[in-house]
Amino acid sequence: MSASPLLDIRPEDLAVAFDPATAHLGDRPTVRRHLADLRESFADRAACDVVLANENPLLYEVTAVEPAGGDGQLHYGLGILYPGRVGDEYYLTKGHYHSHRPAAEVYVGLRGEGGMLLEDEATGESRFVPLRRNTIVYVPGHTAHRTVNTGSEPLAYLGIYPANAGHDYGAIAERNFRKIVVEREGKPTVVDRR
Ligand code: PAN
Ligand code: ZN
Repeated sequence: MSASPLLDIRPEDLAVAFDPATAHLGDRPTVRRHLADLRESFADRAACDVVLANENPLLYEVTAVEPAGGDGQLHYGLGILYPGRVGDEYYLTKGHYHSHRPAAEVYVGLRGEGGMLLEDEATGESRFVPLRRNTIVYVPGHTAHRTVNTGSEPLAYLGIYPANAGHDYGAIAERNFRKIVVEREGKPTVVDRR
């Protein structure tokens, strides 16, 4: 970082056009997660394997903008999570803690209908909060977060986080979230993972 953070940022990172229909940001690389990448994330492994025997659907895409910079700078990612279910569990993201545990994040819902599972690392307490167009979700530090699409159209959102947050998927891969979001009588319902 030089004495002029403004001059250090590439002009193309200062203003970025986005399309909530695709979640693509210019020509930045998009990470695509398919069902096979999330086999460990769903509660019903057998239902997962039935789908995977025939197809490996695309579940979500994320494009991140990570400008150069040091302490105090921000990064952000545009996500699009497609609608669908594995058994009765709605499509979801892997979910993670931030490697730098105190790092919080703000999510801005752009399109679609869903929610975020938030789980406190110290106590395991969780909340399921709505994420949809015109809704802002605050993810405190030390909180695992996962996005769930409970609707019938793509759920698009922007997540803004400290540049030093980092993504820790290991803890979730080991012990997953304690709650799952399933369809019961046509409605999204939060239940304990068995
Ligand atoms: C988001 C997530 C995005 C994809 O940008 O990275 O929703 O979810 P996973 O990273 O869990 O696969 C974010 O929370 N960044 O910190
Ligand atoms: Zn995050």
